[in-house]
Amino acid sequence: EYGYKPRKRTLIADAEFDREQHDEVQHKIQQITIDNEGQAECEYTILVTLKDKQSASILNLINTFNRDGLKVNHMETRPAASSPTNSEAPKGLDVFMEVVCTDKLMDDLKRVLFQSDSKFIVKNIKAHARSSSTSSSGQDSIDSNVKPAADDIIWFPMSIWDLDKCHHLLTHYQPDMDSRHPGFSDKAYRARREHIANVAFTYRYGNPIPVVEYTPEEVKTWALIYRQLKKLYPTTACQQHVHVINILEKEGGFSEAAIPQLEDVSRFMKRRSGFQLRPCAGLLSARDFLASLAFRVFQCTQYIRHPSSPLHSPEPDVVHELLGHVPLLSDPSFAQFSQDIGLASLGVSDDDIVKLSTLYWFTVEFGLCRENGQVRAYGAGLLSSFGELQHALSSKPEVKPFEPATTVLQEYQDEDYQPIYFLAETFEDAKQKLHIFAKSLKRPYDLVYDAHTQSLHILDNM
Ligand code: HBI
Ligand code: NLE
Ligand code: FE
Repeated sequence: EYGYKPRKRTLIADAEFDREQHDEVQHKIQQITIDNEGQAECEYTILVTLKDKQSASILNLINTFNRDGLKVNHMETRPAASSPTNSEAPKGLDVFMEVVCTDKLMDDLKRVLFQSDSKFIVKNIKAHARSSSTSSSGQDSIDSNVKPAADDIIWFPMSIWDLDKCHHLLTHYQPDMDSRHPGFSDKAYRARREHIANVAFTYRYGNPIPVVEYTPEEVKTWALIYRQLKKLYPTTACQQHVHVINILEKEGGFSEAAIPQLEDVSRFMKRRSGFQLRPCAGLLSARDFLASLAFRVFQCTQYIRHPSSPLHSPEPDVVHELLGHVPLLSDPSFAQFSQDIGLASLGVSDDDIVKLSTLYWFTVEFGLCRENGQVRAYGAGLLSSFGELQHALSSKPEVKPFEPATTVLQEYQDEDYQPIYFLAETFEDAKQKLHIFAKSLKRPYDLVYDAHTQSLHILDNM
């Protein structure tokens, strides 16, 4: 483990909460919200490994970060730790940095850092609390014009348009950065992933989702999984899932023959539950991912898993999204449940984000429910994995009753089949329990979602 820890952000404690500060918070959030062209400044922590000739490449790295409007607050180096899971991992130098810049600038930087011929291995880029900057050049020092209290505000989107800023990727399971990925040594697959990732990088809210022309090999992978899963659904999937899949086959163009296009699927969902899709390039930070749900937006990957492991993928892919998530997100009751998790996540502490992610994991991803005395799957991670769907409903794993208070504390891994699942009695029951849990989370103000404008209103809860 690296000792690098980002500075922790906390919400304003209730005791310190007063009218003046509250107004300041509102003002600050409004400022960030109007500032919608990627100009809001953000603090990033970055961990990069330099592969070879250290002195040359450290200068190279510094050059890369030498940009107008970017401030390096901290930089330190140490010999790269050898990875226990990957003995071939190049030994080099780890460089840890804290920088402040706009989202736009960070997008540019990422493009350089993630180039396949780059001399750096990016291990982690994390965006932290943002500060609004009144100058569009971003040159002003944020330290000079931000009061300590404002520094503690956790940014979150106030409107569906702000989701263009909720795009912070984890490097975990990226095919070019994680040796556990089945596509790690497949150059063509990695190039394909890069191409499809660019669709997501350039996407802005309101655009139609660009079509991806899938190759015959990709369609073959889809067809293989589709055929296998279809056989299992009648006896394993919850009734809502079976119901929507049937409609998707009749009206939504779902079949073995082609991978459905996200734009078409998104339109289908909007009609049924008000949910919509937007493309994302891979695993996002939990905070960004959950925040999108608050606006009934599902961040959806568009690439397909590597053909060498069709029956289980450790990361989301288009099969997982389309066969796992889309049917349930098209169900109005489940859509509400998903949005509720999203709303509960806005502006809460990092610890509470971990709890909500865990809750999401054991419900939306891996949830089981009871149906006419039988156990069925409603979790998307099960409904898109031929292997795990059978495992989950066998006698092998442990099954516990879904109770937010205990479920949020359950540890989990995302590499392999789960050893433990949680069983909900009904969606309605789970929804109610979630509601009670969400109310127990601390935040300095209440938020109300306005479906007409797809934005939030702040309520004074003093
Ligand atoms: N990002 N694209 C994407 N898809 C996910 O399912 C996802 C994610 N980021 C985080 C995440 N899931 C988990 O932390 C959830 O438990 C929230
Ligand atoms: N394991 C799932 C699958 O193979 O489809 C994906 C899970 C994503 C969290
Ligand atoms: Fe998922």
